[in-house]
Amino acid sequence: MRWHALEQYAFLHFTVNTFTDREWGYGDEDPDLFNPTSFDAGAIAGALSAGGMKGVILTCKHHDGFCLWPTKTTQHSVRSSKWRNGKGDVVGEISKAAREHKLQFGVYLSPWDRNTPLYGGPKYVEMYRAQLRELLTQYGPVFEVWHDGANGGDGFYGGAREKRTIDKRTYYDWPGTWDLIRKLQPDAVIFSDIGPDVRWVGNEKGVAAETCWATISPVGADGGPPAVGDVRQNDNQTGHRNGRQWLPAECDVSIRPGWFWHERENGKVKTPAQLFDLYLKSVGRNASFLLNVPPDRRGLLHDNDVKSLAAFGAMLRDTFARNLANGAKLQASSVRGAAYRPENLLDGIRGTYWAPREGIRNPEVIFELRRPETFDIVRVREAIQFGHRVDSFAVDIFRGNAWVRCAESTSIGACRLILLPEPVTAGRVRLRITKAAAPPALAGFGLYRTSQPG
Ligand code: FUL
Repeated sequence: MRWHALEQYAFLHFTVNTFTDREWGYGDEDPDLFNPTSFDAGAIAGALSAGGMKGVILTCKHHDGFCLWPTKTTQHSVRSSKWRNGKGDVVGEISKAAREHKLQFGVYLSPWDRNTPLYGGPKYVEMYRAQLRELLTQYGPVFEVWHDGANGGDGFYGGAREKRTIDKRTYYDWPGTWDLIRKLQPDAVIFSDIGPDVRWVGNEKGVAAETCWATISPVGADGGPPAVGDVRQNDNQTGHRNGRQWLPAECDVSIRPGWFWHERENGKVKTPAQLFDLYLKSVGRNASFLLNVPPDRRGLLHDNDVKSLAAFGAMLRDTFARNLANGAKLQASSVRGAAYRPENLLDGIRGTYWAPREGIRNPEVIFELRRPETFDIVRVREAIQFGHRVDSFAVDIFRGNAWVRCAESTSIGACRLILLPEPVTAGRVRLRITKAAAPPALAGFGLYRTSQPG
């Protein structure tokens, strides 16, 4: 429930690749390459926070194997780098700055390691767990642990320079690793293609499917059993109505074409309006928005990224600052009892909700606004402690002498945002549940007007 309330957080892709201009390092990079000239974790965290981010996940180790913290498990880390005479610790500084800026801290530890000679054998799995143990015990609370699905292939592997393939289903013994995470950070959610808590949305574009269920029974690409690195991507985009597991989707995307910083992409930073559109298509479709903003060779976010983030953050704050339905007089077709009044829809609290009497699956509620308001975004939230109850719903406005439908949609979950084709003005608005698996429990309803980027 706490993770669902975060809605959006940032990704930081930063390592030797930042200095070699690559997306995937081979694993033979000299640690001295990692030498940011003016790394400033506070400035990075400040810029992310201005963008409305609630947390930050750092690539503590990417596929090249270079560790951004002084690990005891390998020499291939900041300890062997000229940077700060081998005394630097990027993980330490980012986690501290995150807390100072009220951002939750998360870790990405690539399972694939192209540097170590141990990769492919059982000793590497021990090393991976030892690295996790360091990250999960030395840097305070962690909200999310991120395991990507890129697994095995050619690499340096301590000088062997060969191709190593692993069996995705058995090699890592993921259940054993997840147990360790549960023990060390019981409040962290674990992300991968198949969870066990949060699932990859099946693309790297930052968008969930129009209908996106938090429930899913994951399947492998060929229809067989799924694994980290082997899922049917289309299914991950939509989830499955009545799926076995509650595995809400997370939409990862970069603010630039690549995950790492490249000079040539300084002019290709997504605009505030593009980021807002991604927010609507991720958070607004019951998923979370994981936005990557890669530090440059100085160890700072590039000015173009900082500006775009700040304007996006302002757009979000201005748009959702005031719920135009607040203060409305409410009239529900059915109310379960005093604790379940429709006023709960407007109290801004996710835990309280409006529910109709037992057996009623198609209730509606009318909002008599204090004055006619102009809006172009509708927000609906379910009380997800009860799962997905609603299959579809519609929103109408009263115009002339009749109700006119202005929006309709399917899955709701933690958050559904609908952007209307154009702003509408109305004094009376109606929310209608058109199909539900049980009496709906709705936690929130809001009307907003998109603020234009300044
Ligand atoms: C993928 C990686 O291969 C990319 O480099 C990036 O880290 C992305 C977020 O995950 O699996």
